[in-house]
Amino acid sequence: MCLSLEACQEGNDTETGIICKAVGGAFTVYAGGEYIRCAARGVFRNRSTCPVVGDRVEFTRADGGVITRILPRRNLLIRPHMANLDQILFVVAAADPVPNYYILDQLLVVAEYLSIRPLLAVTKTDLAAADELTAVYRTAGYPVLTVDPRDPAAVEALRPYLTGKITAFTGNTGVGKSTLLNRLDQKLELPTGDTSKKLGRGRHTTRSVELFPLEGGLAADTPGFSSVDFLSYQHIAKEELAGCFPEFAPYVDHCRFPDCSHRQEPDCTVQGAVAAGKIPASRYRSYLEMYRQAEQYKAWEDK
Ligand SMILES: Nc1nc2c(ncn2[C@@H]2O[C@H](COP(=O)(O)OP(=O)(O)O)[C@@H](O)[C@H]2O)c(=O)[nH]1
Ligand SMILES: [Mg+2]
Ligand SMILES: [Zn+2]
Repeated sequence: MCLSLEACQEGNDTETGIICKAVGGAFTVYAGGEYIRCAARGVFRNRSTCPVVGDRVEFTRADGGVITRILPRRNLLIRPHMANLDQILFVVAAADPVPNYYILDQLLVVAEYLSIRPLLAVTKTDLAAADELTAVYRTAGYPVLTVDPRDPAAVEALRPYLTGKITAFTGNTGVGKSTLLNRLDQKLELPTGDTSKKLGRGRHTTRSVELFPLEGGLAADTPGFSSVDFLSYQHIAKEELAGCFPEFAPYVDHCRFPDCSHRQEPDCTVQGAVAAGKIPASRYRSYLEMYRQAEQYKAWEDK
C-alpha cells in the first residue's frame, strides 16, 4: 500500500526508518543507529493519516530531512499515540499503588483486541506478596515476570522478552516503570520519583512519547497516560469480548448454545471452567463487567 503517490515515484535517495519522537510537526527518525530530524511532507496535513511515533517511514535527507511516506501500520493506539507496537509491558506494583485487577483486565482486552502481545512485570515485591496477582495472570496465559529490586537476575530475565521488539512500558504512575527502564539501561537516566509528588503535579499532564533503543529493539516509557486514555477510543462489541480473554479459548466453542454469552446460559463450558478454577474468578468478573459496559455503550450509541 502506498499512501503518497508522489513519494512512490521518487528517486532512490529515500531511506527507511522508524519515528521515535514526534513533537509538534518535528519528527526524529531512527535509522541504522542514527537519529535524523525530519519534517513531514505537506501532503500529510490534508489527510487523516499523520505520522506518529512507531511509524515505519520513508524519508529523504534532502531539504533538511523530510518524511515522504508512511508504511502500512500493524496497529495504532490513539492515546498514547503510537503505531506498530509488538508488545505492551504492563508494569503492576504489588503495593503502592495497589493493583486494580479490573483496570488491568480492561487494558489487556484492548491489547488483545489490537493484537499487541501483553507481558506483565510485577514490581515492589519487596513491599507485598504478589502470589495471587502472579497466579491469576499466569493462569490467564500471560508471561508474568516479578522484578524484585534486590534480585538483579529478575531484571535480566526480562531482557530476552524485549529483544528486537517495539515495546511500550505502561502502568500507573508510581509503579516503577522508569526505575525498571533505568535498570535495563543505566544510560537512560529517566527521572523517577515518589508517588505523592507525581500525583501532585497533575495526572493529566500530557508528555510526548519517545521510543529509545533497548535490547536491539525499541522501547517507550508512556508517562501520564491512564487506563481512561487507553480505553476511551476503543469500543469493543460485547460479542468480541470473550475472544479477548485468551484463557476462555479452550471453552468458548463447547457451550450448548453457539451464541452463548457465557453469563447465565445453561451448559456453558466457560462458566464450568470458572467453577473448576481453570479460569480465574477475578478475570471472569471483569468479563461480566465489561460485557455490561459494552451493552450500555451500544444502547447509548443507538440513541
Ligand atoms: N520498594 C520499592 N520501590 C520501588 C520499586 N520500583 C520502584 N520503586 C520506587 O517507586 C517510586 C516510583 O518509581 P518510578 O520508576 O518513578 O515509577 P513510574 O511512575 O512508574 O515511572 C520511586 O520512588 C522508586 O524508587 C520496587 O520494586 N520496590
Ligand atoms: Mg516514570
Ligand atoms: Zn458459554
